[in-house]
Amino acid sequence: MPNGKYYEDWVVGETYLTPRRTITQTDIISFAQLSGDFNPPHVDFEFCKTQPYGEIIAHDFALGDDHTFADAFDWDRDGDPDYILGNSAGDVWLYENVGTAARWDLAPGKRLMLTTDEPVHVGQPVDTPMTDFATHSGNRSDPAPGDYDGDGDHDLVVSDAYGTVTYFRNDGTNADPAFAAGVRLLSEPSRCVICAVDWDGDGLLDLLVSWSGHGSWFCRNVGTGDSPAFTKTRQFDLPWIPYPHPYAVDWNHDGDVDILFASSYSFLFFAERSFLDHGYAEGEVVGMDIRIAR
Ligand SMILES: [Ca+2]
Ligand SMILES: [Ca+2]
Ligand SMILES: [Ca+2]
Ligand SMILES: [Ca+2]
Repeated sequence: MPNGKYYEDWVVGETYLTPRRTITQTDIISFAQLSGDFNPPHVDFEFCKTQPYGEIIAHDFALGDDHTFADAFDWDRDGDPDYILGNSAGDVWLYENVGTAARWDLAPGKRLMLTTDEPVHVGQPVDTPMTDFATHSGNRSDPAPGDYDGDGDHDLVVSDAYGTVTYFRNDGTNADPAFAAGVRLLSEPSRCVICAVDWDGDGLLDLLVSWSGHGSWFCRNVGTGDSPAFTKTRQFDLPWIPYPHPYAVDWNHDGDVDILFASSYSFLFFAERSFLDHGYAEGEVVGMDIRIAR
């Protein structure tokens, strides 16, 4: 152990500063082998000579672990789902599907950017020191794309691990998106994840939001068509689900939108719409049959 101490010498809460150490190309290659991320900027020296940075660069997880949230969304409206990804750093990446719906082939990802040429980003700044569990876990952006202002291009709502839901209006196009600065929509003091759907069928995209420890909510879009605004409208009365992530889908094909909840420990939960709207029916004893064992 550092500082000449043995394991049993340490007390809970004690801290120490480790010696500084230079991250070398060996570390980058080692991380590629550990993570399986062998993209050329991290491992291909010849490719990197043709790039502005000239040498291999570290993987893009400077903040947090490798937690990601992904959605299939037809961004370019060509009939196949593309892949949109939020990562622990708090950024949002788009991967165009250049294959088909049945056989995906993803083009290299591009980080979605603001009109100011800064990345779309939620949570803490990227250079935030990892001082506690929350900062170590990262920002965990969860993007919910959709046309929230009804002008025909895809905007973004993005949640983060600090409980905030942020709106980014697309001031570019779908082919060349560029987003306005983020506007805070909703906030609770625990990590959250989101899904976009017109839950009440009024033509405006609503949000389903799960806050850890604060339940899963229908957050209705109470704004106008070109200026979305959301309010926590109703909490779903659900059995306990560990860290649920809502996905809106008509899972049982009966014409109304249900929710699939992905959750920790690899569990997947199905919540049917009539149950979500009406909950459990009140129980009533309708009869009793007494039998005596002989
Ligand atoms: Ca597509
Ligand atoms: Ca739009
Ligand atoms: Ca709606
Ligand atoms: Ca249904």
